[in-house]
Amino acid sequence: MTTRMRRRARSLPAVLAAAAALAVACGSSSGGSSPPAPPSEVTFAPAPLAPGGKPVPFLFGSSTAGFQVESGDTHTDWAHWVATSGKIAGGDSPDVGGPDALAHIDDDVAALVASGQNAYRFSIEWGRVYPTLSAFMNDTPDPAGVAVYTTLLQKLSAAHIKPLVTLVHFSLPDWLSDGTIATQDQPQGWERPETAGYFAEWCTRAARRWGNLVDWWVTINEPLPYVLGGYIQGSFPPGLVGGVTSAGMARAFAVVKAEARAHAKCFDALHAADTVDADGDGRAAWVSVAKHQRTFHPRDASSADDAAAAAHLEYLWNRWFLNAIVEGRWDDKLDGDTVPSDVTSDPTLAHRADYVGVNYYSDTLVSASVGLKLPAPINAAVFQANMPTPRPKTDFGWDIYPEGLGTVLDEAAGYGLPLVVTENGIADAADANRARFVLEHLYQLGWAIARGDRVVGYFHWALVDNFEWASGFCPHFGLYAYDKTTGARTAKKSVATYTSIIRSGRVTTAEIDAAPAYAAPRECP
Ligand code: IFM
Repeated sequence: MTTRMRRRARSLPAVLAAAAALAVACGSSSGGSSPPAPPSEVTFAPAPLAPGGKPVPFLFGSSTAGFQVESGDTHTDWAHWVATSGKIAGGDSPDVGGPDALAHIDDDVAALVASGQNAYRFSIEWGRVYPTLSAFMNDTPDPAGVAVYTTLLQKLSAAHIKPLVTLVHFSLPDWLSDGTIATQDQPQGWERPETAGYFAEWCTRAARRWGNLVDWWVTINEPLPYVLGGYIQGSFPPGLVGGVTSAGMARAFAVVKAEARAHAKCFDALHAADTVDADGDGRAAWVSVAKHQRTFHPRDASSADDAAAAAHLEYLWNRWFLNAIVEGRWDDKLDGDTVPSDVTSDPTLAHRADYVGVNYYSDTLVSASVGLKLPAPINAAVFQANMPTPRPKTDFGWDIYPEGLGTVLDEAAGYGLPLVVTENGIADAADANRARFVLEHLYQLGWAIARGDRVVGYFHWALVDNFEWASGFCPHFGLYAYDKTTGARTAKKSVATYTSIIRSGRVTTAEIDAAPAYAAPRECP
């Protein structure tokens, strides 16, 4: 029996039981095999995190990342990248007119409390705590850097808000990845042989210092988009446009493999060093990655080649990395399960996830014949924005596709672990569409729970408007706006919808029907 068959066999009874429960809840008298009708209401009841554990409240939170919301994060590759002419739309910099989160801890904690959220995901910046290689090697962290994150964690604890801490969210210390164009051809960041060991040490020290306040950890945010931006499109440091050559693509996927190995080392380090169960849920550390998951469709629905290309990309993007860190299934050649002899079992990678962190935003179209075909292992053209579909779009040109959240959750549930939606959000400067977006996505999430998926949390991206990497400040993802002079946070009107879902613990189809229809987006230049 292959692993995939075992997974199917394992999940089938749960799916059938959930379908039966749903049929009863919906008043269906059908004894046949047609799929259950969509429920009129979904709920987010407290549930055990592990089989046999005590029920804990569903995590309703929002996310940010250090480089996107802080000022003065200067000892990072991203700081150098931002200083390089032409790399960021409008020449924006998080240091000029950004939300300056570390100077506004009280405002952000107050916003979380006022909106009823019980969890907050943010990153602790490795390069802020250890600004130089010698500070890292001698373990002499920057006192102000340590103090500010300790203050944030203490204030969250006092406000009964659970932290979910990311240890690398794209930005790396500049002594590991310098982010200047001149050095592109040198190994950077995860490519360097010493990085995985240093990262494990960073994880150990973070867990020793803050493990008494933190139970939920993300080692690496979005390992694949990091490589897409930095090694395939050239929009992130180190700025390589590897998507145009086979050698460039090979280098990109070597970085993904290095991230998988570094994650596994950090997982072990966190479990060894974080021994304090801060929130009393019976476990000191829940560790995973925040994995960007998407749906994939053929650009031409009638083309078998497009369908095969979409299926292969879905495997590479959604499952290759998770297969490695959850099951130890190391498909070194990235060719899928079609050549089983290539797939080895690696015990140093297996079982390195306590939950699956899912970042979900949108759908993807894949073509074998139209557009710029990327080299192997992708072998197809990929479309993620302004796609020729009738769906509503965000300010970023991404399709609004809530059903896709249900699809990626069902897929991730096959790994048999609890699921946390670590990011989901919309670029919506007018805040015209966020309320409907939140209702529709949380409805899909609640429906996935009703089907038997063990989803235990949802983090909206983002708590506050912030610096959207190469796109600068134009895309507005925040639940809260901020005043560029004073930093004061203001709740957007969609916050009331999120708060009402949190307070009631449910979403109904009637609420979705009553929400305004999607308005046309305001595109970013
Ligand atoms: O802002 C990013 C975040 O850093 C990673 N996930 C996607 C978000 C929106 O693009």
